Amino acid sequence: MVSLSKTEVAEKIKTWMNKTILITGFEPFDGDTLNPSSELLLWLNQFQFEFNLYTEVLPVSFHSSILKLDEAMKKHQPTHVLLTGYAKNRGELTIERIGINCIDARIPDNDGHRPKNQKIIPRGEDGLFSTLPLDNLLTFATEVGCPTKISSSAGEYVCNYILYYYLYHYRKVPGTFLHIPASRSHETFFQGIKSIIEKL
Ligand code: PCA
Repeated sequence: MVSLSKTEVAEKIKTWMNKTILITGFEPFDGDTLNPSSELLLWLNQFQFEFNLYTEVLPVSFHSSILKLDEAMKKHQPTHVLLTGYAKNRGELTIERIGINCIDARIPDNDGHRPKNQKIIPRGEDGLFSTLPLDNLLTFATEVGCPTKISSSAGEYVCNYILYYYLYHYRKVPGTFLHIPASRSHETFFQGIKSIIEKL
């Protein structure tokens, strides 16, 4: 057992009391009628947590997704941020290690825009690392039976765009991106994400 000093305990209690998580999901895209990442938000909203949890659905739009994120950051003043989206071709929940300064859309976004091979922030770094302790997140999800991996590519579409934009503009608020895979039942992955937000 690790014993903590009184000051350390007081600090921890203060952190827990102030814990405010913003979790985002995306609207459906690419002809789908559902996006598991916005279903996740509905699912999470049925629970009561001992900290503040705010959920926001973002449009799958290069232009409007960041406006809605900025609005949500201002409104909720979170201490931690989890951006989530759907990745059809994956088998596990993936925790994104890095956002790259590039978009190269395979399909148009929901506004019909399809940027090709462009920088997100012209003078930004080539890549920015997620600012949450990813190994801990991996443990939190796997310990409730959720197949989880750390990934080094969030793609070149809206999810990578929002991750890079977030990491560039909100360096002081720890955050990352989680991709939810295709599955007949998403509950296992939702439980993994619930465990992450509870133990953060
Ligand atoms: N997935 C897409 C964008 C929205 C979503 O849920 C992506 O991986 O970029």
